[in-house]
Amino acid sequence: MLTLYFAPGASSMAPHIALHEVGAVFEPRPISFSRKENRDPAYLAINPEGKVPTLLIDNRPLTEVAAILFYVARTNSGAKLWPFSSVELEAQALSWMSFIASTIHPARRRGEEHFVQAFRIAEHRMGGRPWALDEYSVVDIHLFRLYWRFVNASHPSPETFPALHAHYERIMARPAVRRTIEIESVIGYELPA
Ligand SMILES: N[C@@H](CCC(=O)N[C@@H](CS)C(=O)NCC(=O)O)C(=O)O
Repeated sequence: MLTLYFAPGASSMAPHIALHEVGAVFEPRPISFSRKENRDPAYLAINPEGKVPTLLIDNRPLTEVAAILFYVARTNSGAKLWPFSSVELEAQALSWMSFIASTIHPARRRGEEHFVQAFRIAEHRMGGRPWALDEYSVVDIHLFRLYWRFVNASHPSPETFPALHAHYERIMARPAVRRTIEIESVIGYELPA
């Protein structure tokens, strides 16, 4: 039994998309930041950092976007969201997800200039390819969610980051992504500036 704790539009959007991509049966548990539900003692008991996402796997909490994406992709191998073909490709997936979590994500809070600089590196890493790895994977979902945040906050022109923009549009067209956005937007975004 899977339960996803998420806040609309937050980092948890990436695992939310991945769960829809693989067609997983899960219980969605929206958390309201404005009502400080992420600071509720019951939530802190499963995620002491008070952040989203948390995935409960039979009541055992798994935190961190990258780890949850890995779990969802690895446990649903038929969905082909993880590169099983070589250890080197798996390492590339880890490299991308470490970069996204440790460089792109914190850059947003440091200000627009830092966020833009992080995407400049991501654009370079894409090297004009359609996907971060050889094929669509959870890495693309992770990257997409942060670029989606950037697009909604800063409205960059498509020419600013052509590879990232084309990647964003390709992912926006996916049914699992549209479904996730529809569900989350109906609940309502409460994102910090
Ligand atoms: N390193 C964490 C970061 C998660 C994170 O920063 N979540 C934010 C939303 S994007 C959050 O829950 N913030 C609430 C808070 O800090 O009070 C991950 O990758 O899962």
